[in-house]
Amino acid sequence: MDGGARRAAPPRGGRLRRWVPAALAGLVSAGLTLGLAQLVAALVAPSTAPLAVVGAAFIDRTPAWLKDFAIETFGTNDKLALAVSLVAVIAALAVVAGLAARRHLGAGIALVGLLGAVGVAAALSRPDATALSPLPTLVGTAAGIAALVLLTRRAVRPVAVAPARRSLLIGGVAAVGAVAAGSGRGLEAARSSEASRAQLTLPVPADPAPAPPPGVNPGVEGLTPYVTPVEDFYRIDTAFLQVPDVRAEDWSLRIHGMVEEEVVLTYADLLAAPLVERWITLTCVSNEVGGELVGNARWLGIPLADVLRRAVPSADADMLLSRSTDGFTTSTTLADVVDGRDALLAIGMNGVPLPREHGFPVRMIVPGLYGFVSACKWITEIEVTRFDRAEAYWTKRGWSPSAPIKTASRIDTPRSFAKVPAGTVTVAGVAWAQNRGVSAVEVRVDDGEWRRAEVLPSVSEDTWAQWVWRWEDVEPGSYTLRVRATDATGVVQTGETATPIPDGASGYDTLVFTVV
Ligand SMILES: Nc1nc2c(c(=O)[nH]1)N[C@H]1C(S)=C(S)[C@@H](COP(=O)(O)O)O[C@H]1N2
Ligand SMILES: [Mo]
Repeated sequence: MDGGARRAAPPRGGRLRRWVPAALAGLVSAGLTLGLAQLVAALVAPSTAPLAVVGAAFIDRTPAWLKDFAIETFGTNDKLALAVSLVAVIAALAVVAGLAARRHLGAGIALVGLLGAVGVAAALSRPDATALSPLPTLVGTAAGIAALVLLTRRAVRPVAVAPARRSLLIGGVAAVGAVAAGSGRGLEAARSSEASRAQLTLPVPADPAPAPPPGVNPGVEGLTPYVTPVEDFYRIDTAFLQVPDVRAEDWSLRIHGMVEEEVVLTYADLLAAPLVERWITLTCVSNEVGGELVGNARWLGIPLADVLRRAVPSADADMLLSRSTDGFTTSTTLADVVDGRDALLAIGMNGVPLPREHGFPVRMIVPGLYGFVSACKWITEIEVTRFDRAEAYWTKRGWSPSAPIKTASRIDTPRSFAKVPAGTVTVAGVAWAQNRGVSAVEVRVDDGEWRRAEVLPSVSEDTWAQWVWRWEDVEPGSYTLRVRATDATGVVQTGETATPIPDGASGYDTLVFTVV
């Protein structure tokens, strides 16, 4: 087969010998364009790299049916699929540009220029675009055109050019592109929020949190630990491609709107302030009854009420519209933040600087309010305003403008449909009623009486409590368990079922298991 191909090849081989260098010239020129753009983007802002802006602009303009198709087909790899397609299209067009340039240099230049123009338009169309946003694409495209001209004239067209010289020229441009791309990557990593976070040491809190009380974590298998490790903490946000990458040294928070005094805070201001540390259990409004979107952590931060006091909100303001660097917003009831509870602008979580996905460098945490109306990550702006003047991200999508956390309880063990041996069955779980506290937990078997579980100590009314109920002398059979909590104001958790939308799920966590 090989031999046959070679025999049939001569005429095509001659053509190939001319086309391959032309195609390669197009490809390496495109590579230089992207590599150099990457390097410039690392200096301007990584999100301004041509692939990043074109990809983002494409996603924003994708019709719903195509987005659904992509997510269905590629799942969470939809972004990778888009990147691969983009690179494939660019490579194909680069080959065309290289081939065109061999005949008509102007045509090749025009094609590369056109691609560059698409990149510039995409860069300018981004919501966070600045005058510098098109720079990476412009510099890259100019270099790409220069490379195409050079290679076409010196390596592609001359009939008599020595193969070694041709390879040297094409390989040289490819190497410059690769080095630029590599340095761009390196520079980007060195300037990233990860690098910024790695060099931080959290200050010692002026007002530290106590250690969790003795008696938590009673050694019941399957019971959720009292403290949620950072790596196990649930994560919910609208960030689709990448969570915001904000360096502490670049961060600032502006408090403005209906205030007497606009306040601007930097990360250095926070580090210099007396910081408090509080255990607070955070809950997502999307948590279903019995769900896992809840976690308990030790947050280090500055009291939000103190910061607001400096701004002096006007008397008729009733809402804080907090904004993240990515445009996400939360609406927080102003009265809740200044009623004495430990609302924080947090910089630390369980003793480490906030992890990037949990809002590095700074986020808000308000005990007793669901995350979507309080826990703004990557926070950069707080506008003091009114509920009748502004709407937050999720409110525009049908969720409540304000939402205190509903009293809830969860059975962690036994698991649904578990088979456990007869005798004593240990039933255990967690219950929360942030800002009020949990005073009692009761468990009910089938249609029996509600029986009191032991509520283990917790740090404060803002944290969940573990509970344990030892059910003795259980005979084989199938049983239904239900749990309900009572908050410290004496209100019993409602058994009425509600869906998470608009302001949180309710109902009793219920499961069936078997004793054998
Ligand atoms: N910037 C930003 N902050 C955000 C969100 C978001 O989508 N973007 N989601 C909120 C929601 S719905 C919740 S429940 C909490 C979750 O915080 P976590 O991911 O650290 O657990 O963050 C809140 N803060
Ligand atoms: Mo949430």
